[in-house]
Amino acid sequence: MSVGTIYSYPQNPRVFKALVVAKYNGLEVKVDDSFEMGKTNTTAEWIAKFGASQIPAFEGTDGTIIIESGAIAYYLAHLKSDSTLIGRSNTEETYIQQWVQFVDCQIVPSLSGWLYPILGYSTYNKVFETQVIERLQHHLKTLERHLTKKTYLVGERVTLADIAGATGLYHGYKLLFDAEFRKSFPAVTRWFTTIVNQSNFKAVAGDFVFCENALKYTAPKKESTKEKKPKEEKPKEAPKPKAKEPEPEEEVQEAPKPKSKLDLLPPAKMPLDEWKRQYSNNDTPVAMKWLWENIDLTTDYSIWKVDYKYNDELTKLYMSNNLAGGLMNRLERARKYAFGCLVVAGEDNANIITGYFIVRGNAEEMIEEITDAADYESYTWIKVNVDEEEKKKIDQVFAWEGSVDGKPIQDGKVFK
Ligand SMILES: N[C@@H](CCC(=O)N[C@@H](CS)C(=O)NCC(=O)O)C(=O)O
Repeated sequence: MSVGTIYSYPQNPRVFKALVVAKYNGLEVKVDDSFEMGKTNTTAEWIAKFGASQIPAFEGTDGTIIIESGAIAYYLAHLKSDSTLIGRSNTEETYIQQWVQFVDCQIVPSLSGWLYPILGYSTYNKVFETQVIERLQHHLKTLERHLTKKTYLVGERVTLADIAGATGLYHGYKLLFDAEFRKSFPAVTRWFTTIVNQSNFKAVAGDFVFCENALKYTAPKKESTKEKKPKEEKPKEAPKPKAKEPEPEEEVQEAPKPKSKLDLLPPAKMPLDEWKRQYSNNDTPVAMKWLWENIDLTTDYSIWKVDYKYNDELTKLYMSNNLAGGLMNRLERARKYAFGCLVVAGEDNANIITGYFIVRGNAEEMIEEITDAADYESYTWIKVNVDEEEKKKIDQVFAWEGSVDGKPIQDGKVFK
């Protein structure tokens, strides 16, 4: 019988931690695959139950509620009193906790600090990246010193410490630590290989494939031919050193922008906010029917097809989706004036990012609030003639259903 259910998006190493522990202890834990990140975990009902939106979250069959992956793994490790994963003495248990916490408090934050900007979860900054990599190497050296003399972190067999350690380093070894990086940490790599190849680990996470080429941050591509809009004349100052094309990591806080000229347009018959409410509160087909009945595409709004320019460089579906999210995250100035959906269609190593934006006004040029976004130049933006055929395509993209150019829509991001 299952001891409880764990909630998360798929392939989360923090969930692997709990599930591997459960496997060692012969416990059945269900994984709720109806869970939708950002949706399921933000409802009032969820917050009332778990007290937080963070995942993974665990609900025991006996009503035990736990957040924090370390606590979930600890709970499952101790559900079996003679578990081989927990210490056989107070000292051993303390050492297990020492390494669990070392990984969670030292390694994981540095690793996330390196990885998250690359995946588009946070803003990239070169200086910060260098610092977190150095920090991570410093902590890996600590592990290296310990593991040079030991097969496992504590005692002579796999414990909770090893499972927490290997799952904590999972994305590092998978996505960032290429052969060159691994050379400096032979003992850690040997230990990691041992742990991920244990049958209980493999039963949960599958065969492990080491990183060949480390993921790297790619700055949104700019087209050199595009003329920059002349900046407002400023009083002459002492000449500044010539600036090269600014990289996103060099971005500084923008000066407050003037009010948008879009505010000077006559009021739209369909307020954009009302459309956003319709989209959020109704099934998409219902919302789309409302949209086509209410939107004025002669003067109030225009619809633009958006395509990522470098689709042939896309690899993993989830990475494409993060990239799409990166554009959405950088459109804050456009929130009052635009709504859009980007979808990822296809499969790993053969996918595209495409979508549509509804934009205030009906000019032939994209609004400045969007052209201003750091990733704007990485996409083509084509104003479309919204006939019945185009409407069907827009319906599919806004619903994240169906296919685009024969590629099934797999995921998406909404800007609203
Ligand atoms: N220390 C936590 C970290 C959990 C965490 O960062 N979860 C992220 C996803 S990986 C999350 O739920 N973020 C959304 C939120 O907190 O609302 C753990 O190990 O469980």
